[in-house]
Amino acid sequence: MSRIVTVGAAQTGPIQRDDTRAEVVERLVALLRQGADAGCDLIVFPELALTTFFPRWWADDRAEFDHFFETEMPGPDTRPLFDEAARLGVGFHLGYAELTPEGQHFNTAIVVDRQGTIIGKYRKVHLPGHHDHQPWREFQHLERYYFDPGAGFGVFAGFGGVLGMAICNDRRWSETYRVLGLQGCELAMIGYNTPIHYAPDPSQDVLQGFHNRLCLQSGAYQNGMWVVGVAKAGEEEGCDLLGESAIIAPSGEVRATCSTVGDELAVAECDLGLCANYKDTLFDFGYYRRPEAYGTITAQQGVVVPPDVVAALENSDDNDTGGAT
Ligand code: CDT
Repeated sequence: MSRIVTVGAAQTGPIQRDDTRAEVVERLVALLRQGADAGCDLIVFPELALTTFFPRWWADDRAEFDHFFETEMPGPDTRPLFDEAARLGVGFHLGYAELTPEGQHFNTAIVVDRQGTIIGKYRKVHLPGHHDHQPWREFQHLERYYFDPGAGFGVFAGFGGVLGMAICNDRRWSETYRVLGLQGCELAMIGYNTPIHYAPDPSQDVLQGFHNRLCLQSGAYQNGMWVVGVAKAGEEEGCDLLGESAIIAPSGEVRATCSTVGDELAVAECDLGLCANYKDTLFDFGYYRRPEAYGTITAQQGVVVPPDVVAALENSDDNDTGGAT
């Protein structure tokens, strides 16, 4: 049975350091209105959609950057977004930096229903980059310094289906989609800020777009869910961020894309009923999965090559690279 949710992937262009929250929220409201005109039920905004991607800078005192964090949601600056969404009867997903009353810092996303009520919150699990100042880099990626890790992946009832969220680097990990998939997720919303330049291995720079699609498409297909990947894109404070926001069907097919690196909306009619075509057949988890064979995934964090394999390699003739004669 079809259950159509019309989704708008609301990519934003760059947000500079001096842009005020009010200016940014005005841009988000404009995208919201564009989405309402296009018949959208749900608009998906990027990761850290209210500010510049501040983890690219080091601050000796982390608290210097607390002004990039929201202490309430909605707060005075974000209230107009909630009010306009409720007036239009359109829901939205929003990524932002969250500072809790207990002093914890999270990279957070929420989903808001058509009445303007928050129905789900997610805190980023996989924090990429590094925790220390590395001046050799063109720019820093200090998420491990500024944020605390979230506890896990939940799902939420909304828009007639089962919704899930993940944030940026989470999309590169197959565990993210599978944990959502095991809870019946039908539509995963994933905002991102992906610098094109990857300092530890610049050979990956030209592959950023390919890797983005590869992850979103395989995650969607292998779990029979819609995946909405939404970028903050373009040149932000001298750092080039990937665009290429996309809406992916449970078949793994791309249904809508953004073509610029600015504020842009890509719209697709997402039939949540289509998820069953995959969840109830090839990826019928209950029938086919073999959790007893997957214990290593939760028992172990890093790679452990079994000792017998290490020994066999050490004794192998294949270790003798020889020399051309
Ligand atoms: N925001 C975010 O998670 N960005 C990462 C960059 C990885 S390189 C440190 C990403 O996976 O796109």
